[in-house]
Amino acid sequence: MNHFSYLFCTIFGLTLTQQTLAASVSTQVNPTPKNNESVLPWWKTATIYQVYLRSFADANGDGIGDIPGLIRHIDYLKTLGVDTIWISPHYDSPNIDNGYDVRDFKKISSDYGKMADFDRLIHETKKRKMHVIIDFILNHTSDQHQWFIDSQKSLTNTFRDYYIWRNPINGKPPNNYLSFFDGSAWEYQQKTKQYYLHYFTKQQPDLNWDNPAVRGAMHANMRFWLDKGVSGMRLDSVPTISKPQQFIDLRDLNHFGQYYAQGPNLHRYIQELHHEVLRDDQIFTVGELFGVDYKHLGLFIAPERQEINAAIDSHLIDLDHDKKNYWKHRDWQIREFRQIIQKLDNAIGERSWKTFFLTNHDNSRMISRYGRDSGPYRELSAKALATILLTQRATPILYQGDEIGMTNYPFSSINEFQDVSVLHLYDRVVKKGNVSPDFFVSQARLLNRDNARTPFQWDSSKNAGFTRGKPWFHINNNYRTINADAQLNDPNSIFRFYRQLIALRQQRPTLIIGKYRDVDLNNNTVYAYTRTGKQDVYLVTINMTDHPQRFYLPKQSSIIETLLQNSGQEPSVGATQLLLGPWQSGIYRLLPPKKTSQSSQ
Ligand code: ISL
Ligand code: CA
Repeated sequence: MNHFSYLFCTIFGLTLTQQTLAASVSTQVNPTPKNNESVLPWWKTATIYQVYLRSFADANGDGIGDIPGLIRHIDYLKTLGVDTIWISPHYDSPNIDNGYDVRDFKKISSDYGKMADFDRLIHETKKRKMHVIIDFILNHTSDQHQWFIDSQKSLTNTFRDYYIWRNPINGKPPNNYLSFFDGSAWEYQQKTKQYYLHYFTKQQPDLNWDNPAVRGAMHANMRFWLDKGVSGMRLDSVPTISKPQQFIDLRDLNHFGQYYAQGPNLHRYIQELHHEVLRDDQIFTVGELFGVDYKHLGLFIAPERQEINAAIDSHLIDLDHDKKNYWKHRDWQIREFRQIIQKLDNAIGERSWKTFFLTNHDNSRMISRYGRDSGPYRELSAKALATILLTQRATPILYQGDEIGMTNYPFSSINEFQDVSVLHLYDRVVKKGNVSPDFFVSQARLLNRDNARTPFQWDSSKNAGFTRGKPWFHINNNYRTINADAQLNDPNSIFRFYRQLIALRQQRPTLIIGKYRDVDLNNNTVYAYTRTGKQDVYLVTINMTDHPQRFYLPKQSSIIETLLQNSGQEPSVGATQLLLGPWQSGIYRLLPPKKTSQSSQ
């Protein structure tokens, strides 16, 4: 769905001083003075951990993860070293799309607990100097939201214009728009003889942001949670909120996501949102910018535009999806992987900011897609990928379970899936198309969102310690070996390696904000890049293959210190080349050639 031209632009050129770097460690959770760019805001130095509530930890035994379950494990997260928790939608919802269909923005889902539990979560995290950010869904509500219930009643209902209704054209939908999850983006309603627009499932009608009353009501919903003490928000599907004035047929339906991301009033509405709700410097907003081309990212995140603080970009996460048929797996190369990262870094520029992640709740497991989820390199590849994740010029987002190397689930039949997107696709592609069920399932096994949604593997007891009841979803059988309990006290575990990386990043701010440069964009074996600050230069190397590889350091540079490797002998001081074992990763401080340190910023 995402086809983009590879244009990019470096927009700004601010230089951060070494003092800035030093300051960033100690000011991590302290307020940032307004308009003072010499101190980094907390969200640049933060390490975010995404919690998919439904699958994290169940405290009351109903088989569904909940807020009390999360509270029980805050100290686990603290031990890991993360300081910010992003929780998946926690609102009252009929759960057609696991909470991304909100019935009531001011109510907690009864699956997840009560408002008092949410307040306790805020209290317990603040006590530990941690932040909570919530997922806010702007583009649509559930069809069971009171606004939509009223909107459907008549053409003249006060809430009619809260959604997007249009007359049929020649007895058909107003235009050929497709929904992301299945078929036409228009659903006919018999009673008032009009269609309503839904970019996602038909149970997620799109809000009409052109209506000032909608904007005002949504602002109030957001303020409600900020007043409760959340530190920020992930803005779900934010680029789709502004709709075209006329619904004209799209000529190229392969790229529809891109058109939806370019509504005429988009930036006006985001700026208004910023002005009305998000102005406080301490509030962190991160936008899910899917469908946005590299060259347009700056429009959302350039600081002086006062829109969103950081981008969640989807180019990298789409790498293993076929461009035309998103459900189909695509073979990818290491050089494509690193080229996307460099392009993205260029596009973001010096002053804007992004997040970096290798999976989330909409994708398969990171170790299964980029590493080796079985065989001799399972643990090493998990650590190697963690090295990538935590040494980018971005705020890293860890997805729950990656820190213990959780893998994809071995789905073998369509009946084992629950994700609404895969079930719709199956109907269209297999039942009405000419794809065999086996082939379809083989692709979903590699790519589908349900892979990331199996319950967290806490220990080797029944149900992996996730619940004492009947889990809502399959638990991967490998929990007996892959679980948090087994890793917490094992100094060589994946968990402990993550912990080291997170701490290292805090100690060496150049790993957070230093300039990023890939040292060999066409190399298809060893991904390597430098991170350059005013006074220090680091080299990160990751052998992304199952074979040993020799790597030559950039000209005239040599190693002066080894900070962290996932395996192998440390190179000697002065080394100018490395012999890397399969999936070996390392972070080194370099003696830079004079020119590099001066021309770096
Ligand atoms: O998940 C996808 C494809 O299977 C993505 O295209 C996804 O729909 C897109 O990134 C928007 O995602 C967000 O909004 C959706 C919700 O289902 C996703 O979980 C959420 O991340 C609708 O609210
Ligand atoms: Ca529960």
